[in-house]
Amino acid sequence: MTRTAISPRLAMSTLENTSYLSSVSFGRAKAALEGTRFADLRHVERTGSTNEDLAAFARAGGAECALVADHQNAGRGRLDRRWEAPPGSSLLMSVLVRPPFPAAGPGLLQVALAVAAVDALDALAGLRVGLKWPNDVVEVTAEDAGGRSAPGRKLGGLLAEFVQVPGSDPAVVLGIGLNLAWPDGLPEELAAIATTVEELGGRPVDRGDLVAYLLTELDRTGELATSTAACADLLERYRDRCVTLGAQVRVELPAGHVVGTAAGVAADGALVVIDDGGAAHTVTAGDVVHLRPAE
Ligand code: BT5
Repeated sequence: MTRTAISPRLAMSTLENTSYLSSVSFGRAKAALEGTRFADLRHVERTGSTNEDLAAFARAGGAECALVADHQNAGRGRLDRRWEAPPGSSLLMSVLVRPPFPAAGPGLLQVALAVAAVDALDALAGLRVGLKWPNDVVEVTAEDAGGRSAPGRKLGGLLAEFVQVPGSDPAVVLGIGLNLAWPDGLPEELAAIATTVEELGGRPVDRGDLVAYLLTELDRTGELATSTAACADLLERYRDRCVTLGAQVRVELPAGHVVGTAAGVAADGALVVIDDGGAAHTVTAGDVVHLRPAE
C-alpha cells in the first residue's frame, strides 16, 4: 500500500522514520474505507496542522480525502488557539468534505463527527464520554447529589473550517484531535483541564481502527443531504451525548456573553440558551462555561 503525499510541501514535512500509525493498521483502515467517500486516506508522520494542509488542498481544488498525522507542530484549536499533542500521543486527523452538505446545514458534519467520536471510544476503548457544546469530547462527572452529569476534563476537540474559493465548490475541513496515551503524561498547563483515554482507564486503541470507525460513520452521513429525518435523528443522538443540555451556562460570545439555561440544540446544531428573563438566544459559535447549579 503506497502512501501518497498530498502536496510537495506535505511530502517534505514527512521527516521522521518513526510511525505511530503502523502500515498494517493503516492498510486495514484503507481496506475498511474502500468504496466510501474517504477511500483516499493519507498519512504523514509530521506536519504543521492537518486542517491547514487540507484547507490548502481544498483551495487548490482537491477532492474529498482524509489525512492522519502522527505529529503536528502547529496544531490548531478554535479562535487561533493551539492544540497540543506530543508525537504519537493522539489521533490527529482532518477530512475534506465537498457538497452536497447536510440539508440542515454544513454544521451537522461536525455534529456527526462528534457523535462518532463518543461512540468510537465506547466501542473501541470501552469508555463512556460525553460532549460539551459545541465540540469538546469530555469525561462525564456526576456534579451534584442528584447525579446531574457535568463535563469533566477534555480529551478531544473538533475544528471545522469552511473553505470557499470564488468560482468553485465550497469545502468543509473537519479536524479532530483525541488524546489517546501521552508517553510523558500531560504537561502542567493542561493537567487540570485535559485527560487521555489511557488516564481514564480506557483500553489501548489502535489508530487505524479508530480512523476506520470515525470515517465509516461520517460516510453514512451522505443521507443527511437529502433527508431532514436523518438530520433530526443525528441531532437526537447528539443531544443524548451532550452534557451541556439542561445546564446553567455562560456563553462567551465575540461581543459580550449570555447567561442562562442551555435549553436545546437547534436543527443546524446551534445552542439555544434561555436567559433569566425568559428570552431565547441562539448561539452558533462561542465558548461555554458550565456554572454550578443553584443550591
Ligand atoms: C478544539 O479547539 O478543541 C479543536 C481542536 C482540534 C484539533 C485537531 S487535531 C487535527 C486537526 N488539525 C489541527 O490543526 N487541528 C485539528 P478549542 O475548543 O479552541 O480548544 C483549544 C484549547 O484546548 C486550548 O486553548 C487549550 O486550553 C486546550 N487544549 C490544547 N490542547 C489540548 C489537548 N491535547 N487536550 C485537551 N485540551 C487541550
